[in-house]
Amino acid sequence: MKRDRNRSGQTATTPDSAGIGQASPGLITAHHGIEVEVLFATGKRRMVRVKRSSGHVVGDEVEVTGEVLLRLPRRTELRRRDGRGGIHLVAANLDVLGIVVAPHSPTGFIDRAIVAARVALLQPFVVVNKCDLEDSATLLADLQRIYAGSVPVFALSARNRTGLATLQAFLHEGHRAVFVGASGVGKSSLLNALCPAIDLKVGKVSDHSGQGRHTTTVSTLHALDGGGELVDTPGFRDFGLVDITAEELSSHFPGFEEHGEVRCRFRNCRHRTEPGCTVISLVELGQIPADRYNVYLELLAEVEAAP
Ligand SMILES: Nc1nc2c(ncn2[C@@H]2O[C@H](COP(=O)(O)OP(=O)(O)OP(=O)(O)O)[C@@H](O)[C@H]2O)c(=O)[nH]1
Ligand SMILES: [Mg+2]
Repeated sequence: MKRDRNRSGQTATTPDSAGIGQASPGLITAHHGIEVEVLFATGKRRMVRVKRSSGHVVGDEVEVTGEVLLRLPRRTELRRRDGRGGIHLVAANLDVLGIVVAPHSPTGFIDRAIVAARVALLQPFVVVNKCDLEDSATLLADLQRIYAGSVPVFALSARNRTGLATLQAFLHEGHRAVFVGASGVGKSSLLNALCPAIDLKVGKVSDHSGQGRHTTTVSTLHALDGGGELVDTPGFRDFGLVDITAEELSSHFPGFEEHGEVRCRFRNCRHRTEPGCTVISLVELGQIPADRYNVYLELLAEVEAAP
C-alpha cells in the first residue's frame, strides 16, 4: 500500500475501501479549500474533493461514496464573525473550547468566545501560554481575577513544558476540543507539547510587533494520546458574536452566571435598567467590578444592534 505525507503532516493511505465503492462513514480531519481529508472508521485516510462553498468543516461526520460527501447532522456548531462581518464556522461537533492567550496578545475576544461557546453548548476554558516570559505574571493575575470563578484557567508554557499535566487531564475528559486565539500565541506549539508525534509547523514571532505571522493556514484535527481530540486553527483577531440574543448574553456573560437569571425579578432581565435586577445591585455593592459591567453593556449594545 502506498503511503504519503499530506499537508496536515499526517501519514495518508491511498483509498482501497475508503468510501470508493460503497458509502463509508468518516470524519473530516483537515480542510484545504478544494479538498478535505477524511479519516474513515477503518483508520484509513484520503483526500476528497469538495466545492469551496460546500460548507464542510473539520469535525464534520460524513458518509463518502466516491467523491460524494454526505454530511451527517451536527451535534454542535461554533461560529464567529470576522472584522468585516463575514461568518465562519470554526469547527463542528466540538465539546470544549480552549481560548489561548499569551503576554501582549489580544484578550478582548475572551468574553465573546466564552458566550459563543456556552450558547453553542461547549464548555469554554482559558489557556495562558508562555508563562516562562517575565511579563506573563500580570496577565495571568488579571485573567484569573476575571475568569477563574467562571471557567477553568490553565497557566502553562509550551516551550518549557510546564503546567501541561492539568490541561492534559482536562482534555482527556473533554472528548473533542479546539484551540482558538491570535496568531503567535502558541496554539500549534501547545499541540506539539501535548502530543509530540503531531509535529505541527510553528512560527517565528516578529521581534518588532511581538505578533505571529499566520503560520497555521488550515484547521486540523488530531487524536491525543490518552484520549480526546484537539483541533488546531489558524490565528485570528476577531471573535464577533453570531445570532446571540440579549437574553443569552445576559445569562452567559462570565461573572454573572451565579447572580443573573435566577434572582432577578424578571426572568429575561437584561441587567441594564430593570427594577429588581440582582446584577445592578451587585455592581452598586462593588461585588461585580464596574469595569466588567461596562464590558457587558458594550456587548449588550453590540448584540442589540446586530442585524
Ligand atoms: N517563550 C515562549 N514562546 C513560545 C511558547 N509557545 C510557543 N512559543 C513561540 O511562539 C511562536 C508562535 O508559536 P505557534 O505555535 O506557531 O503559534 P500559533 O498560535 O500556532 O500561531 P498561528 O499558527 O499563526 O495562529 C513560536 O516562535 C513559538 O516558539 C512558550 O510557551 N513560551
Ligand atoms: Mg499555529
